[in-house]
Amino acid sequence: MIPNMEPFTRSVDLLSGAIAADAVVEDRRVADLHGYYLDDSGAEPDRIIYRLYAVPVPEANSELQCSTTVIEPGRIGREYHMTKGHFHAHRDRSEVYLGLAGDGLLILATEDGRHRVEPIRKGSLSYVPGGWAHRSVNIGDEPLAFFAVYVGDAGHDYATVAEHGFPVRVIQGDDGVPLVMEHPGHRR
Ligand code: M6P
Ligand code: ZN
Repeated sequence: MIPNMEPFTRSVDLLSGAIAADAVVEDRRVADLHGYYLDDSGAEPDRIIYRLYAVPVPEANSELQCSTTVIEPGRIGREYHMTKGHFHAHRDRSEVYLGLAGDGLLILATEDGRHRVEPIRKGSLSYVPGGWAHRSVNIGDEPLAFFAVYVGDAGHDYATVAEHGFPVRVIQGDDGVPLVMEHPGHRR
């Protein structure tokens, strides 16, 4: 084949997760996540929950999307800061996470009601097979940063998660320790 893209190199700050130069930066704030948390009524709508840095790559199944996510420490009510979470619009597309900094959990769920909880920390490599929705949660006191690479045309299906939720939520227990609890509102 004759390639139609040029090779390139970008710099990832391994401590902060920031990607330099032309990365597309997007902030997700409390207001953007309304409905994802049990109760966000006490949280300032402008507070940044997480920041995404995405290297612009065509959305084709021959390409690989590369991004970092940095989740600030904190809670909304008793729930730890977390991403929206999504299935891939093309369900069979997979993804890999490499933990860079902080202390987190990766929550995975299938449409038939199974779930898994995996750690995210410096050096953790998590494989997200097709068909598993994924959400990351910062359970530490420092920013949680991880690198993700996924099939170029995977796409994000947020609607299924927004409608059904994840089977578990991560909250701070009475002793201050993170607790993974069944989510009563979750429907199959
Ligand atoms: C990772 C990848 C991205 C995703 C981001 C935030 O970097 O999975 O595709 O956008 O996490 O997660 P979400 O889009 O669910 O808020
Ligand atoms: Zn994904």
